[in-house]
This record gives sequence, structure tokens and C-alpha cells, in this order.
Amino acid sequence: MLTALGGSFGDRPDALRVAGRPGSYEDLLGAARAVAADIAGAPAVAVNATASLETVAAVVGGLLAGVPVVPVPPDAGPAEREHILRDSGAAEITVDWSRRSGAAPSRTSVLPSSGPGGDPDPALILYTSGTTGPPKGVVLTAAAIAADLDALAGAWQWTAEDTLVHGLPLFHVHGLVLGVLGALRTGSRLVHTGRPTPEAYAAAGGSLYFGVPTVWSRIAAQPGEAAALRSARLLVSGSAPLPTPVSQTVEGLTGHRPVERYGMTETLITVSGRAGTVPRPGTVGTPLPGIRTRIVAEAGAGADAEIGELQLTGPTLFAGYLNNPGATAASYTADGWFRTGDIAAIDPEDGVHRIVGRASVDLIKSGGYRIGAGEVENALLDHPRVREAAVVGVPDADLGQRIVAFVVAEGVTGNELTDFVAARLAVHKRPREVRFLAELPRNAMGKPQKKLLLGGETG
Ligand code: MLC
Ligand code: AMP
Repeated sequence: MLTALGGSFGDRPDALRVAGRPGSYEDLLGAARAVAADIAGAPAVAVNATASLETVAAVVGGLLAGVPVVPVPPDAGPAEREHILRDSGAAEITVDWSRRSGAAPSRTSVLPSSGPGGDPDPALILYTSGTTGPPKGVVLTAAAIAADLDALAGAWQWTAEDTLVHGLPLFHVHGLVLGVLGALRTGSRLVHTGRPTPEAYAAAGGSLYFGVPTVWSRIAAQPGEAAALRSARLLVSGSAPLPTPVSQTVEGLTGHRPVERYGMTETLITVSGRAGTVPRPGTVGTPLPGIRTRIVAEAGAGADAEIGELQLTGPTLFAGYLNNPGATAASYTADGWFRTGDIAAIDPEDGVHRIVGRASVDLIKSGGYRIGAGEVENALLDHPRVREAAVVGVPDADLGQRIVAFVVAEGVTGNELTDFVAARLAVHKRPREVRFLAELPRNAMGKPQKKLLLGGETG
């Protein structure tokens, strides 16, 4: 990976800029080597993954030392933080950006050349929500990351001549793997804007921009800032569906129709539009080289047989959920394909993929964040006044989906419950709205009927 650091921007003092602070690639290597020397031999390390140069140095230091890094969301409340640290067994480290170590890295290449026979070592453990229970640790190898970044560089004609701009969190695939390691592997300049605001994107002067749909929707609402992106080469959207009207407005204001790509923490990015082609809004392109996809319709789907669960295989897949072989096994079919849980369709003419929705109402995407309904329900049930709770994602123009909690509770306000969840879990997992019911609608099995709760919203 670091071979590209000597690229076009290798000697620039601001080859990296994170939340306003500049750094050179030499600075990064120096700080990362000091981290690597400190952590050599550790089973795993955790870093409080603020949008900062220190987080970048921690991740590169982990790669240098061959020690997996667990980026912890900085706003994770005590319950979530303790779970992540306990489950991963990672010791938390702090990074001094100005510290230098003369020690040579224990490896000469940080990410291996992609392809068969790559490095099986875990590089990152990213925590992500399932439908129930606490987040699971997704183990990603350096080989999978390298394969994904090389495939994306090809798809987007991403080179050391680019300046990548984004302001996404550094504890998920989008912001960290694509948004940081992608820049380091291609040798492009990186401007991380701290927060992904239209103003910051406009001021950054990039050639390549990444955003979740909420970011593009906010840019679409600010024509002055959007116009500054005319000089860009490529705008990329992902992590959630980009609404067609947002795509059209962004194209009208910037001259670029955002290219969509599809991925998951467990698979990295597997399907993408290509630079130099005009994407159809509402579609996410074709599989990246090395990825195979198929649609598996539910038995009895009849006329809708071309729509079904998207399943895939390829070199970018995760090495499993940490400490959870049962969940890992359950995520594969008997013939070895990964079950995404997303409902999709593939155009028989050109192979272009369309994501139709998710199989489970219990996985919510809000602002591009993946949130398990069960985790929020458990947090609500920890409140002494809450007797029952059911959490759903309802359509939202800004966030894609917004979290709404239906509760049976007395003597507590909605705002108190929202703050209660925000204090225990990451802030974006808080309900945006709390509705009080005398009882939850349940089926004969006693299971809350979420479709009924949603019915009032969508119908
Ligand atoms: C509000 N805040 C509260 C609060 N109410 N804090 C505590 N308690 C409460 N009750 C404060 C927070 O402290 C924070 O403050 C601010 O509100 C955050 O508000 P928000 O409404 O949650 O943020 P918002 O601006 O709406 O965020 C939109 C967004 C964000 C787009 C910036 O959703 C985002 O960054 N999304 C990216 C998600 C992402 O990267 N997903 C990729 C997953 S990987 P303060 O001080 O901080 O402002 C993946 C694979 C793939 O999916 O395909 O890419
Ligand atoms: P995460 O694990 O946070 O990366 O979330 C992965 C999920 O995000 C996928 O299973 C999809 O539901 C959703 N997703 C990612 N990219 C897209 C996209 N371009 N269009 C629609 N959904 C997407």
C-alpha cells in the first residue's frame, strides 16, 4: 500500500488534510512507525476513531505491525464501548502524531499485492449491527481490502493524480477503508473535511468526492456550494440508496451524475458503476472484477422470480464474525455464497444491479449508518419506565430512514428516552421520534407486528 505514497503528492506537506490539520506522508509514516513499535505482538488494538490524523496513524501503524485495529465510534456510549472492547479483547491506544520512531516497519508492504495467495492476517475489525443483539465484529483481512481497493481504483480510474474529498466517519468501510486506505493505496491526496457539510465539500477543491445519500441530498439543497463541484472529475454515492431526484438535482447543479456503488461491511464494495459511463439513477452498476453475484428468489415467488436475495462470492469477503462461528456460518448458503440480506434485481441485458430493499425490517439505514432495531429496543428496555419497545425505520427525505420507537411506558418523556439511548449507544442510534402506545400490536406468537406500526407511516 505504501508504495504509492511517493506518488504525485508524496512530498507535499499537505498530502493529507484531516479536519483542517495538514500532514505529509512522511509525517504519517513516522507516526505510524511509532505506533507499530509500541503495539508489536499485541493481539488487537482499539483506537477512539475521531476524524483525525491520529486515527489514520493508528490504522497504518496496525497494518505495519500486523496487529488488527478496532476503530471505536467516538460517540459510542459506555454500553457499546464496553461491548466492543470486551468482545475484541483490544487494548485502547493513544497516538502522538508528532512522535517519530526510527524503527523500520516489521513489513515492507502494508497491504499485500492483491490476488490469490494474499495475506490471511486480519487488518481491521469493524463492529456492525445485526437485526438483534449487540454489534458483531467483522474481521477484514489486508488481502480482502487490497483486492477491493484495486478493483475500485480500476472502476473509478482513481490514480495518484486525484484529490479525494470526503468527511465520513473513520470507523466504517466507507470513510475508513475507501476514504483513507483507498487514498493511501492509490497515492491520491486526501482532504477529510471533518464533517461532510456542503460548505466543506465546496471549499476542498477535489477531483473525486465520496458521500452517503444524506450528504448528496444536503448538497443538492445548496446550489451555491454544489456549483463548486463542477470542477470535480467523479462524484460517488454509496452506503444507502440514492434517491433519483437527488441524483438529478446534483447532476443539474454540478454537471456530474453521481456514480453509485453497493457494499457491506462483511463484503466490502462488490458492485459499482464505472467512471466514463453514464449511470442509470436507481442502479448500482455491475460486479467488480473477481466478484460473482446471483439472485435467489424465495420459493413460490412466481412472476417476481427475477427479484430476490442478492448473494455473492469473491476475494473481498470478510474472514468471519469475531468469536461468532455460528453467525458466520448462518451468513452463507450451503453452497458457499454470502447472503447479503438485500433484495435486488439484475438487468438481463447489461447485468446492471438494482437494490430493491432489505429482507428484514429490523436492519435500518439512517444517514448511511446501519442500525439494528433489536439493539435500540434493548437500550430502551434498560430504562426502568419502559415496559415494551418496538423500533422501526420510517422513510425520511434527509436520512433515508429515521428511527421511530414505539414504547409502552409511563412517567417518562420521549426526549428523555431519546437522550437515554444516545447516552448508551452511538448518538446516531437514538430514536428521532418516540410514540407512546397502550400496548404493542402482536401476532399470535407474541411477536410485535412491525408492518402494522409502519403501515401508519407508509400507507
Ligand atoms: C443530537 N445530538 C445529540 C442528541 N441529539 N447528542 C446526544 N444526545 C442527543 N439526544 C448531536 C450529536 O452529539 C452530534 O453533535 C449531532 O447531534 C449529530 O447529529 P445527527 O443528527 O446524528 O447527525 P447528522 O448531521 O444528521 O448526520 C448526518 C450525516 C451522518 C450524514 C453527517 O449520518 C453520517 O456521517 N453518516 C455517514 C454514515 C456512514 O459513513 N456509513 C457508512 C457505513 S459503511 P456534533 O457536535 O457531533 O455535531 C457501508 C458500506 C458501504 O455502508 O456501502 O459504504
Ligand atoms: P454496512 O454494513 O453499514 O456497510 O451496510 C450495508 C448495507 O448498506 C447493505 O446491505 C445495503 O442494504 C446498504 N447499501 C450500501 N450501498 C448501497 C447502495 N448503493 N444502494 C442501496 N443500499 C446500499
